[in-house]
Amino acid sequence: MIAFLLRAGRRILVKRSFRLTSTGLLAATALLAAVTLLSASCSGSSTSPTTHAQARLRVTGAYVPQPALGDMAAGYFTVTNSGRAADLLTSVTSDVASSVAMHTTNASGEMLPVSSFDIPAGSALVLRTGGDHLMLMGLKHKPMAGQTVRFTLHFAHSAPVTVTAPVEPMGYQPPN
Ligand SMILES: [Cu+2]
Repeated sequence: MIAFLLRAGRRILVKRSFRLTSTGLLAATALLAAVTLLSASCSGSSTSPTTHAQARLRVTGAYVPQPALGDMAAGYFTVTNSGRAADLLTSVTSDVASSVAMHTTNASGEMLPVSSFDIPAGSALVLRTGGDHLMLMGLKHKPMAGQTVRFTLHFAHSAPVTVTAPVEPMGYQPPN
């Protein structure tokens, strides 16, 4: 009798642990689906309309790290050109800054203002920490993690592109 109860109990336990596992699996799958949806609908990605056969630009991975102080912030994104002609990023405007400067970083680590960034055909302009980047000056408010900032990119040839960039916590590093 005791042996039977034990056996029956074990069977229930096995059943219950299986149910727990499959529930856990379901939850994990749902979470993964939600994360995938989130990244798919993530802002900061926009494609400019093509008029004629030239540059074909796509802006991705835009973000602003929350600045330490409230007077200046950096901005980053990637502009991919899958077209057959080069283009130039000539200026950037933002809803949060009175002016946006384009900076490059030289071999000695000094920042130098530039009047434009090249976007070669079949290549990409990548703004990243320690390299080419934006400097947002005259901030209307200090961007805080969780907020968003809008950038409008102006090009020599292509139509302007507006992207919404998330403000990331200080020290954030993009996945690639
Ligand atoms: Cu700079």
